[in-house]
Amino acid sequence: MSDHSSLQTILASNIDADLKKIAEKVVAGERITFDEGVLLYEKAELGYLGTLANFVKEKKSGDKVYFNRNFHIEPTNVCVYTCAFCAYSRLIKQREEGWEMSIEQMMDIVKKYDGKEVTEVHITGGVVPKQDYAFYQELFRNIKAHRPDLHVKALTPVEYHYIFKKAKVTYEEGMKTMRAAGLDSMPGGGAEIFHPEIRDEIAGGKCTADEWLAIHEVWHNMGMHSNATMLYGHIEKFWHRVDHLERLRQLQDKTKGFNCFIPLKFRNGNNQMSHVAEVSVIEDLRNYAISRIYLDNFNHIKAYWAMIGRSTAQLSLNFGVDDIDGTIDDTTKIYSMAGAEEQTPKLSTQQLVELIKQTGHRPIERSTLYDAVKDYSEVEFETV
Ligand code: V47
Ligand code: SF4
Repeated sequence: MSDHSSLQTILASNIDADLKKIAEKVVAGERITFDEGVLLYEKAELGYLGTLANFVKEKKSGDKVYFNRNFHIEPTNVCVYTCAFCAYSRLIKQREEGWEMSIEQMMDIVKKYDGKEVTEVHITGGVVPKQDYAFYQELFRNIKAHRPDLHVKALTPVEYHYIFKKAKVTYEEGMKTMRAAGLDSMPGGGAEIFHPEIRDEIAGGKCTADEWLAIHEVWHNMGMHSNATMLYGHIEKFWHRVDHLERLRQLQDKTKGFNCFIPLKFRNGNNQMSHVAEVSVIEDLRNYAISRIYLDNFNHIKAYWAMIGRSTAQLSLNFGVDDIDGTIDDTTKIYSMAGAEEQTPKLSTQQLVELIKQTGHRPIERSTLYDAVKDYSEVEFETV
């Protein structure tokens, strides 16, 4: 709940003049600048950030916290790229540990959810030549033919850039074709850190920041929506994070097509960057809060519980976050392979609702596009 007395305390206190000015701007609904974003990362302490981020969050979504009922499909964990942070990338050299699913295998996963109240399938994984333009069109068509109401949130610009280049089609033509085949929205992956100083180091070879942004822009210009992420807490400096947020804020000003922003904490298990220490929970919370404050044109900030863990996801709800993703049903391996504490990510609707209620917020089941599906604030589950 909003603690307006903390806000008044900040405004009346003797804190650093620059931080006070930022607080005044945020309270007045004004946008903060690049330099002010960097200053927040460098100087602002947790209590101050939580108070301001909570203020912004409550103006946007009150005491609501969203979740959805979803499952993932990871078509392959083999990849032509070798991003240094990725626990998948080494597998191209060790194919016996890898999988490449056929369309039938993926349809078998979809069919497992027949009769179950899921609303979204999230599809993303590695990049392999066989899973190409025709392959994904056929997959999307088959999913829609089997279950037209299931929202297909699939593939990132990393995959689309590769697939379209190979098929020799433009981004416009490619995205139109994917839409016609059944694509409903794009997840936020592949963004990593946009600035080339860092991107070239950790994710060299895959689509550039401009290409990532261009594919989202094309998609948004078709009236469609997508998410955005940032992989933080490794070798980047604070200003690289602000540069990343700034590029997203600029595109969102143009298109208004992003649904939500999802900060993704770097996990150091089983990858080429295992020597890089992970940042603290305090830094995770500061990062959620600064993202909420900086991205004034994004409606939602998501804490992906499968990656950050349930307790930090709960804490994040007082630092600007208003979404904790979905039920997942143990269908993703990206984070468990990189050492996240949630080794079998799966939460029932009841568990998600209770996690949210424990923090004093109102749990709302949403569709992918944030239409309310059900308000769970008054729902009492039967104890088993
Ligand atoms: O692009 C990979 C990240 C992303 C690691 O849109 C890692 O609703 C941390 O984008 N440590 C894919 N992060 C996941 C993703 C996502 C997740 C949940 C919801 C949505 C959404 C999108 O995972 C990759 C990369 O940035 N990632 N390895 C790692 N070791
Ligand atoms: Fe491939 Fe994605 Fe892993 Fe990079 S992060 S190696 S593109 S699966």
